[in-house]
Amino acid sequence: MKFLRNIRSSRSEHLAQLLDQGYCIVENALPTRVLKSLNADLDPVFAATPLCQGRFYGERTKRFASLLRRSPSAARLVLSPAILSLVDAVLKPMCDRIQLNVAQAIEIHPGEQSQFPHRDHDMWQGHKGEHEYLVNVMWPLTPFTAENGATRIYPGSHGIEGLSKEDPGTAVSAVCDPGSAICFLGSTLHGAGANLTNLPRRAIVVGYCLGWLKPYENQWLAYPPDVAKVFSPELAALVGYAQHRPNLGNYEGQCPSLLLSENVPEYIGAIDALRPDQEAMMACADNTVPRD
Ligand SMILES: O=C(O)CCC(=O)C(=O)O
Ligand SMILES: [Fe+2]
Repeated sequence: MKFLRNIRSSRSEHLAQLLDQGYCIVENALPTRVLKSLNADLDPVFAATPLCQGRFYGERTKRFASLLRRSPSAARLVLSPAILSLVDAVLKPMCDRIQLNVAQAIEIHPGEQSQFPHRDHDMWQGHKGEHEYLVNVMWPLTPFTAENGATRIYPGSHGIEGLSKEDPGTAVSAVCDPGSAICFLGSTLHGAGANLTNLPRRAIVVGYCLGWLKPYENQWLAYPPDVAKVFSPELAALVGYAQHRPNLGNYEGQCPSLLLSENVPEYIGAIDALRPDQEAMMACADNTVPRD
């Protein structure tokens, strides 16, 4: 009971900091052996992946995604209960379910400049400030220091107030070790730091967004049914094998998780999955609006 109380109280402290400052660092979110084994699984992929092109991605940076099929340890990060409960608290008021927006590895090489400070929610058009669109989580695979390019975060730059500030203030470097999770809101100004050392800085970014948005990483292509078949139902739902009411992301009018079952019928038939307010509106119309 005491253990549960401790988890709950550290969750509420982290959530309070996330909402108040726009970011928080959850220490010991996962055992370091999970990060070590993920790092080892990704070694050959980092070695084979060319440097990025473009100012945003960084010319001395390597990135690749589809992490859930590159290492069995990646699911531990994506499904971390401590993180999911923070993300749910931020995003669930605006959606039925959250989804995975991205799971990408980022290696910043010596000599890389600091990244352009940005807000990740700008990937979507639409009004900003009334609610959050996403929560991002950086998981260091090497220690994060101010010298090697730890993510730089502008505290208080988030939400309606932060967005209207002319001066975002001074950035802090998210200094921490593998096992920690750096969480920040989609509206929080941030960017990778410059790497002034002679060793690469490695991390994973796991992002979650509102379930009705178009995700940054095309999850259905990264994890087609044959790949997602072995995922737990929770993981499969996060990568798109779940509908979002009303009927969003359906396959032949049904929940796309159907494609993960053994025998997918050839002819399926659509079934409504509406929000309760829509069901109520139609029930009410049945009684009041004359129909032919
Ligand atoms: O690598 C980092 O520290 C942050 C990267 C980032 O913010 C991004 O690519 O959107
Ligand atoms: Fe970013």
